[in-house]
Amino acid sequence: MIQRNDVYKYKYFNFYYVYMKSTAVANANIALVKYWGKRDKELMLPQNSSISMTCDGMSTATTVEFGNYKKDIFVLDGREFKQGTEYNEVTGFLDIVRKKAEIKQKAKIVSQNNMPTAAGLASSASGFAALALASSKAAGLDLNEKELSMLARRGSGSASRSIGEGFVEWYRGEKPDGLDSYAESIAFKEHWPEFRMLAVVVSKKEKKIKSRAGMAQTVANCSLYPCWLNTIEDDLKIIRNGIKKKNFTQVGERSQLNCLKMHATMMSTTPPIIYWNPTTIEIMHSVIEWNENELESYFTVDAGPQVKIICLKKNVPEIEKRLKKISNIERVIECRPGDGAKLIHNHLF
Ligand code: 2P0
Repeated sequence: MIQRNDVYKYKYFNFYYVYMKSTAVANANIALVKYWGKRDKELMLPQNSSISMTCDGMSTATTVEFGNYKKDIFVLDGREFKQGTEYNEVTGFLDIVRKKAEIKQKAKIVSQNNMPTAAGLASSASGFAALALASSKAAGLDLNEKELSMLARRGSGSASRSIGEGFVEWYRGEKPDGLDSYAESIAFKEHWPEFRMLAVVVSKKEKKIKSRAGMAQTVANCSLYPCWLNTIEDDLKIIRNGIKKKNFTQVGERSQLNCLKMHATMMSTTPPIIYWNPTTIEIMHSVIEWNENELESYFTVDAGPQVKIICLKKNVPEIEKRLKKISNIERVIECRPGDGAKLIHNHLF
């Protein structure tokens, strides 16, 4: 990769061809206090703060090269997107980066996920976090973690949290310009290395209703939504303190409750949004039963059918053994608290 100073030199002399390439990898994150609803759709400002764990083992790697391209080229998992929502979201995001860096070059973007895309395993979070880091570096910007988080947020709200390591809080902020709505690590991964999320994949199908549409519909017409917002501060306090004290029961119980409250709001919109399938519900019942019988575990479910089981390392073998008895489980991905977004040297093209 050329150095920041070289980018400035090229821009100064107005060269037609500039070679600016960078690769980043970012992990997905799973929220313990969920983000559900926006107060500003353009700036991606949330209605409520949220807390997540950055998950090692579920990541996106992205290479961005600004150069002599006629238009942006976007390849995800080997498939080139030439138009449509995904293409527009990525090029719209790059326009923000180009404006910040004062460059005009189009880019080639190649991304590789190691999880099912758009099935509720937060690939947009790792995707836009990796894109934010790779594209800003390739464009010659040198953003700090807070600035990167705010940039990633413009691609996808939850991506702001994937910039940070371990346990991360994304602040709602109050300002209309969003300059106080960013995420930061509240505990590094070494703080609680025994903490685990088992992502149980029960379907690889793309979900019918994307989170963005689902949360907009909920804010617009769910009568329970004010109740969700009224109880968020308490959930944040309990989970933030639980993480700090490493009180697993406190974090697990309240995360499960927060997940159910979020789903209650979406189920009670018109038309209703139900992301669960029969296997999702079977696993939820099983986790409740295991918990009653001294195998401490909790569930959380996002905008899709996959279940994430919150547990401690010592209980992973027994939980995995019990999951084998449940039909229609495609795979189980064990995640521990992971790294924030990082630059790497191995470009994807
Ligand atoms: C979360 N989700 O906190 C919640 C829980 C889904 C359910 O953040 O519109 O893909 O791009 O900001 O970030 C998914 O929402 O939505 C999400 P946009 P995003 O993890």
